[in-house]
Amino acid sequence: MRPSLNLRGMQVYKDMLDRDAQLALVEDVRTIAKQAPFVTPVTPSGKAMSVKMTSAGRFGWVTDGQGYRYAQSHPNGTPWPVIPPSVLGIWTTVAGVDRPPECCLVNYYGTDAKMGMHQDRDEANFEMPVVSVSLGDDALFRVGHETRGGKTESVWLQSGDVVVMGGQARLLYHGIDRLKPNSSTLLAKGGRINLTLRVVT
Ligand code: MD3
Ligand code: FE
Repeated sequence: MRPSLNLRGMQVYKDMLDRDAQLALVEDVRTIAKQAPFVTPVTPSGKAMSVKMTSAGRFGWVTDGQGYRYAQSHPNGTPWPVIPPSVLGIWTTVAGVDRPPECCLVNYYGTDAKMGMHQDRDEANFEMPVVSVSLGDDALFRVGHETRGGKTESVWLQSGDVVVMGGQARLLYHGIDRLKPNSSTLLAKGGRINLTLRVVT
């Protein structure tokens, strides 16, 4: 498969997943959330984030008074659900590495949610890419440089798009500025789900 767009080394596969595949993934997310409910993360400075999060896989992403980290159980003490086969299949198709993902972070954005510019650098091996799957409303994704500041570029991510951040793109600052409300009919209540797959160790 060939990316439809390359933005600073970030490979965007537009519309990789058809409607049925997207609906099946939403069902998979519901199953994950039954075992590992969405939580509202709190930043180290004590502010609630507008995104709700849960995870699947050996590791999940947790935030609390201690800060952010990968953990092997949900804050409720139960192990994370397994990463659904459909999600592993997406990784195998686009990641181009011989290791499976160890974390599937599930981010839910309500209409007013956003994610500030940040780097993903809590993983041990930056040669392993990050793969992201967008479901639901369109989101304005912004990408910068390996250090804060400088000129940024933006792209609208739509439901069914898959993005691979590997190589030179792996440590770029990035964030989600805003959603386009009601741009998708995939989620009855609107908003956006993003699945982010990572090798952690
Ligand atoms: C570019 N999530 O969970 S996914 C995150 O849409 C995160 O929920 C956003 O950033 C979201 O950390 C963006 C696309 C993404 C993920 C990781 C990256 C882009 C990236 C790592 C390096 C560069
Ligand atoms: Fe990120």
